[in-house]
Amino acid sequence: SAALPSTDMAAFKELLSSSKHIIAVAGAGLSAGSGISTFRESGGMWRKYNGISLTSYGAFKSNPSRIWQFYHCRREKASAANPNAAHIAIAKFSVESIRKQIAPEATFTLITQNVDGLSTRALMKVQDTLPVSGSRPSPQPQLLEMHGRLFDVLCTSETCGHCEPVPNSPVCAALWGTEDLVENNVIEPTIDEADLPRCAKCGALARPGVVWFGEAPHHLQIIHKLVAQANLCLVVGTSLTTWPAASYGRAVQRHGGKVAVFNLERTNGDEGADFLFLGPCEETIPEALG
Ligand code: BJW
Ligand code: ZN
Repeated sequence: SAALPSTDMAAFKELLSSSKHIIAVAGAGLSAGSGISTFRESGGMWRKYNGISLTSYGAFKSNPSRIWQFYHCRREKASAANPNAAHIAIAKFSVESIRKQIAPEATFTLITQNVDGLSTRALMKVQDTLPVSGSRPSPQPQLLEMHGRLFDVLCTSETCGHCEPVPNSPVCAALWGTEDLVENNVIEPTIDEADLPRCAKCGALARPGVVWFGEAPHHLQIIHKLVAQANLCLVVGTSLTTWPAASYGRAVQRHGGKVAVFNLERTNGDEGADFLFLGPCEETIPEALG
């Protein structure tokens, strides 16, 4: 249809309260309000080396020292950050959609491309503060981190493949203090492979437990099921340049569901959305879900 997306918040809220199966697909813009820089408009190492050149296994193989410094810097930033109002509003909505029992089978799942862990922390915060009485067990996951986790460390040996959370920083002694070099675009030191993080099980070189270009995102099977049944898809703070996440809104529309985009600015394909709310999502999302 040629109709432009609606900006009618009241109409959106009405749709939200009558939708049985809701998903939200989030990107880096969800964490921007927490001071975490996005991918395609940020400084630091991303500006210096640019996008894909830091997030592929090929890049890691040819310079594991550089890639570990990039991720060490990101880990430092994420640890120091806090969930913002958008993370909290989504977490509240997700917990309340289980508790309110408006429709017995109503579901809500956040599918995030972010690896910073802020949505998990928001959920834990909200679950701590909301009363538990009257709750029923979640019929499905509330949160899927499809591009992995910044604080997971993954073995590069195919025969091992061990993956475990290593939240302490720095993840290995040699990375200590390198985050400032990365931030200030100073040429980074070259760390010997032997001094980079190693697998706790087999001793092989370890890598960040995130999903790089060319690798399979996590939870694809359940995500496809959720996309296929969703009546409403919220698209929050993503440039929609990375697949497969970029395709989910369209897939929901193809079977008659609606799409609402929340972004600072116009993005790829948002003219096809049913709703478009421009502005910082840490302001628009609490209003939309509140
Ligand atoms: C705000 C805001 C505020 C700012 N409020 N908004 C050719 C055509 C089509 C596809 C392909 C192709 N060639 C290759 C592919 C596939 C490929 C791909 O998409 N390539 C593109 C370059 C085209 N995809 C893959 O390889 C994926 N895997 C895959 O497809 O596997 C298939 C498979 C299946 C089964 C078995 C085997 C294989 C994997 C993609 C992995 C992406 N990895 C990264 C790094 C993750 C780890 C890390 O974080 O370091 O994921 S790259 C990066 O992009 C990261 C992000 O999660 C992802 C998405 O970026 P995002 O979140 O949208 O960020 P930005 O910066 O782009 O946008 C921010 C937005 O926020 C902007 O719009 C701002 O306006 C907005 N904003 N402040 C609201 N306050
Ligand atoms: Zn191993």
